Amino acid sequence: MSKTIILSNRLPLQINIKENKLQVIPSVGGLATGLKSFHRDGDSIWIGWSGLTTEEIPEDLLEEVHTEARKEACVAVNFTSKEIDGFYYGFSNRSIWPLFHYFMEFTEWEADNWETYKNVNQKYADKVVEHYKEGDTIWVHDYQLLLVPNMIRQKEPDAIIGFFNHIPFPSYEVFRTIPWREEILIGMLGANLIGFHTYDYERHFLSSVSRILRRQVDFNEVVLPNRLVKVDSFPMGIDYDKFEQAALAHQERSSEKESELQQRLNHHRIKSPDSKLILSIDRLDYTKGIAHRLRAFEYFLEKYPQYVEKIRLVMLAVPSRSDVPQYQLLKKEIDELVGRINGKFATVNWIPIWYFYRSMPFENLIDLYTSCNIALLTPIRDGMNLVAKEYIATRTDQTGVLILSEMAGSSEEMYEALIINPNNFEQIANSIHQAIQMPKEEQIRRNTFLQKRLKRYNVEKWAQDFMKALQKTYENKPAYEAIPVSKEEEEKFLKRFSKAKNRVFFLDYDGTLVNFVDKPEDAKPDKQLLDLITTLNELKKTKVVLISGRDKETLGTWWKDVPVELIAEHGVWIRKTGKNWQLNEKVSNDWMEMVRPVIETFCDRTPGTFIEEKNYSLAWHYRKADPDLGEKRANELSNVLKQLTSNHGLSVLEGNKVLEIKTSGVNKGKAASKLLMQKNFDFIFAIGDDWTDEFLFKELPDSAISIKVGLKKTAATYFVRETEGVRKLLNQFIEYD
Ligand code: GDG
Repeated sequence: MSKTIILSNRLPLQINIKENKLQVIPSVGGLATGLKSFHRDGDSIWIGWSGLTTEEIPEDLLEEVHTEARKEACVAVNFTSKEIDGFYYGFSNRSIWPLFHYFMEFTEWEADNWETYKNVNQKYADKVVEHYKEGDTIWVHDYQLLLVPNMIRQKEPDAIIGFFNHIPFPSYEVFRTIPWREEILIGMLGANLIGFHTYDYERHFLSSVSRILRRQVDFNEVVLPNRLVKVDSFPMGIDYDKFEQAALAHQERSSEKESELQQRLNHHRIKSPDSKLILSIDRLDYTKGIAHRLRAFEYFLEKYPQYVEKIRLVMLAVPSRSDVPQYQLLKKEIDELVGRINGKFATVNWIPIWYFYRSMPFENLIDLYTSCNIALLTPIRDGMNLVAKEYIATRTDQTGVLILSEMAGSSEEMYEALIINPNNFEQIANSIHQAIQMPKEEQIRRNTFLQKRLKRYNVEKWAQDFMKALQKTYENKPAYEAIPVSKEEEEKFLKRFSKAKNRVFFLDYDGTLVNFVDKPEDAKPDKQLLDLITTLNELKKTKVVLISGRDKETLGTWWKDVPVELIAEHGVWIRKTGKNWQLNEKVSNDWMEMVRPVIETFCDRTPGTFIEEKNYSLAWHYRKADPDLGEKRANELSNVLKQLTSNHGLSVLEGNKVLEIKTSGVNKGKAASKLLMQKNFDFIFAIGDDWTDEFLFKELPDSAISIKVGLKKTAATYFVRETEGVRKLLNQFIEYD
């Protein structure tokens, strides 16, 4: 039976060793908490690091580590402390994490760390491949494993792979600073579906793909030569019922069963019934804006001194990544700030901040959520922030006010909260004031909307939506009705071919027989291709026509010694077998003098664009321009040219990153028709990859075999994914003959 393989850096459990005994505790953190229920309820295995380095596991306990993991349907991968240093504390948390959260000043680029990151990603990928069976679905998580999707794809080309990024994806201007940016994007694009929490992260990613890799992006799909990669946003939810139920259970328990923390919280309430508790919970991380929060709280106490002794900030900061220097400095800064503020405002009866620097059991988390009147979450950047959602889910009487930073992904769906900019202390202080004053009815009104949404779009729904979208993308069919050339279709072609008396092959050149290259002059046919076409052309009863938009000089030189028929410049010129070039169409080029200067002004204003001058047409190429600017200017130029050329029998054709101006009515379709009229061909085969080939596909009789290369929309009956497929197919005809 097929299963889901979840892959994340850490397993949802943490294995510790104390006095030579194993201790297994659940992992804390957004991803582990969120996905646990999906894993628990589904048919899946979860692969990840146990939290222990190879050096930390005594040999006699190694097997036990795996056994413990297996009990939870987990597969533990072990790494040396050197690997963890370079991969986790190094590249993941000193390079990717700060950069993706816009902390460029904390970002370090160490080539050694990058090497380790690649090696460890490869180990993870290998582990997945080891457990993978055909039909399984693979779901890779987060920024530590950006290279894994493509590493799996290299070994399992047909695997269904999803990737979800739990942290923000930065703008192209920030992302482009990474020395290994191409590798990272290529790594991610190994997936069939890439998910982000918000639309903003999605559009930043797509913009990086189109600008850095120069890949075509159609709405939210990246067009690769042989695959489409879908990119979408899926805002992660929480296990709503779990939090709601836990909160309800809290209300029903007897006072003896209350935790010590709960008793302290109760005591506070009883002692000063009109006072308020403000809660914050996060990992101790510079992205979470903990120092901002403290300073804003200090400012609040200065601005609204009437709340001295009437308000308290309960702050839980969970130790995190304490091996990274920035985290150590942050810890020091927070300790000092808390000390200073408490020192400044404390009275004999009261201190303003209760600060816990530790991880708490789930029970205590619920104590805090249910006892605090306000949650104050002020991240400077946060992929989503699940604490905000958990706080709302536990407010079973629907009271409570959430103050949430607009820099958290969750603020986009939680707009009934009081949304603040974490850098605006005035606004934060005023929001705390507003929260204290907020009438109960208003709290209930706001939370009713929030709860309804969170309950509906919970973590289960999130995972289901992602999985459904993943299965759908895997079908990977183009949005039109062309048929993939399967083994069976190939058989049919070959049978028709062998029975035919007169065969003709119309073959486009660039993107069909050869792949695109940076410089068009480098796309010379290789020896294998020259041999292939020569042999095909030598078959009895077979005519091969290379039909291209290229100029006759280039085509003529490249195919000088191969006696195939050549059609150049979309049909303007023809070189019949054994003859010289001759004009195939009556065309003039007088109009070029009028049009060229106009295109030149667009070249000047649009860096990266250039004019290609052919004998009877002019082409403006913008493949190397900024993708957005290129499209904008292409629209503009197309309009200008259409007006300018309308009375001159010219057409402006909009191709793939190119505008071409030429005499109307000259195209590959017309050129092919002329040829077909000269003889009765009973086997017509045409193959091409771009818009100029569409004229050909449309013009051919229904009985022809027309094939598009790539996944773009087409009038052809069939499609193959890539040029390698074309050569294989042509070879089969030779072998079959
Ligand atoms: C990353 C992204 C994104 C916290 N302290 C304790 C504890 N927690 C639990 C909370 C919550 C989770 O940890 C924290 O999740 P967040 O989403 O707030 O933050 P990150 O850990 O930074 O997570 C984040 C997330 O991934 C998911 O995609 O939202 O933006 O940075 O569930 O309840 N749990 C227990 N004790 C604690 O002391 N038991």
